[in-house]
Amino acid sequence: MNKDFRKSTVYQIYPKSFYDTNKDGLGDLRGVIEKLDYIKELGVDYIWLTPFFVSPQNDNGYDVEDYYNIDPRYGTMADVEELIDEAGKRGMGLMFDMVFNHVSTNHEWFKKAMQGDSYYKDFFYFRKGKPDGSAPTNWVSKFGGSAWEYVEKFDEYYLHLFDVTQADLNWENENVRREVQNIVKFWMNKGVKGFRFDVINLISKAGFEDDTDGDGRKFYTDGPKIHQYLKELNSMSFGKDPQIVTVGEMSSTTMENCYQYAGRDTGELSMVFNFHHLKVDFMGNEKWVLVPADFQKLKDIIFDWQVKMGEHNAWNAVFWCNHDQPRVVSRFGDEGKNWKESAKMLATIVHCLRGTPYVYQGEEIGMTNTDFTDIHQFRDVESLNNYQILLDKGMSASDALRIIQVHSRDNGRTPMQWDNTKYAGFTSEDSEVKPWIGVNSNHTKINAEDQLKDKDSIFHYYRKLIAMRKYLDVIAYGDIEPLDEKNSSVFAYRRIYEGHEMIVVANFYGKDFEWKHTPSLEGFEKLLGNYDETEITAEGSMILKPYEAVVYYR
Ligand code: TEU
Ligand code: CA
Repeated sequence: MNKDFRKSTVYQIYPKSFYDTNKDGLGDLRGVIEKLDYIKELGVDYIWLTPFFVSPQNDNGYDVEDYYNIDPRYGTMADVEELIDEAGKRGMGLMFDMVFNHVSTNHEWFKKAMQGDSYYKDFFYFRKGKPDGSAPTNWVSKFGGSAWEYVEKFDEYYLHLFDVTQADLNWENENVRREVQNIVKFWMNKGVKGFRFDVINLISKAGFEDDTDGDGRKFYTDGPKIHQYLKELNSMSFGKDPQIVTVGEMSSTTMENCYQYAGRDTGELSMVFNFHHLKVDFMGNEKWVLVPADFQKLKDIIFDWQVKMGEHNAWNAVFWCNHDQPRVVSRFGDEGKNWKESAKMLATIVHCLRGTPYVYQGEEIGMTNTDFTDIHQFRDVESLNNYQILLDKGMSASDALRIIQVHSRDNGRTPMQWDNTKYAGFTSEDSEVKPWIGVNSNHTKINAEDQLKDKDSIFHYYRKLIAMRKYLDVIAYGDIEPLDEKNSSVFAYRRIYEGHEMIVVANFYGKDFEWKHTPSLEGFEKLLGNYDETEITAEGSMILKPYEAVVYYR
């Protein structure tokens, strides 16, 4: 299976919410196997599965207890092997999600550490508190509260950048690094074709000091030995097979570091995720506020990364959605009247960029945010912690709930909407057990079954975009040039490659817009769009309809 990741598209599956085959209310690996033909129909090349290893599931599997075994709630090793095999038969490779910044406190390494075994204590960051007994530093956990947990019997604290049950691994320790390499090699031997590395740019800590003007991230983000560690992991494991594709999840990273992480010849990773463009509805780094999305900032960030990563021969993963993000159609599009047009418009922007596009389950049918009206319907540890933090600050329950409704990671985690039956076809209608998280009631209107039948659906539009990248070199390899960057309605750019050009135009809003700066379209043909007719005035201005998107080629 020889693939060029620049022409490839990745489909992300959150197995817990994908398809439940044994009626226990939890999606499972057999569910993924059963839906392979559906995924194949989209035309994707890789399937990224979020973690299904043994785990107490405090963070839905990002708290790994055993990297070598499958959580029985998801299935068995035989299921994984069958899945790899069946996907391979359909020309798709599996990418596994490796969480190496931390392990679950149920992992045997941590348990041995807690028994006082010094070999394993050095797998983690155990540190004395300050002279007054308080935590070693003032760092804040990504899920709220202190990043340090006190252990009475050692009179020490251990570091957890995420939940208290996710203890950070000490990458300074070469035994830790060797264990990590072995895990990667184990899964390569099973036939896995790629890896996504969870928050991998947080593994090198600069030192343990108070952060006087922040939450501590500057001491552990893109840390001093990060490039050394990635080069080592590459050469000792996945780099031995040039066909393996890798993507690093980079939290609060800088572009200069990403030139290295994802450079063509730097020997680190194939590509990177960054999240700067998904903070345009935050207040700085503060997520738990309600702020309208800043369209200019969104374009500035995307174009800046597109152009500069290109100039430095480095490669982006491009995306709107994943299991940590609200649904893009609710966030930057329209859930109402122009639902379909806006979902297609947003897809057009991402799929014509320079980079490898990622489609997150349900995005291809325009799934929306949850319709939860009660905090008890939410499941995510980050949402529940932050709801409590907002209440503790004195916010009313209804205001706090509104913020959670908008920003919760659960927006991306409700069950995949397969059909219009009671549980959206995620689990059987006669199932005794309800899905682990509520199904969106709009599954009667938004579901895969209907969209497969309708040639004009969002699903079929994604299929065309994914196919276009394969046969048009300009999408995969071309340079990018932003068009009319400061326009407050239009998102537009040109791609250029060996005499071929593509122009991508999108009206980001729900109103008609006359684009006075329409570039010359002489010699171009329309390849794709979300309306049949595109109106152009005698003077050559496009009259863009609500959320209209068009792709031209010459
Ligand atoms: O996420 C890393 C991360 O920092 C954010 O995505 C975070 O969930 C959110 O933006 C905070 O507001 C990765 C995984 O994708 C996520 O599901 C895990 O919970 C996290 O790492 C810990 O492993
Ligand atoms: Ca199940």
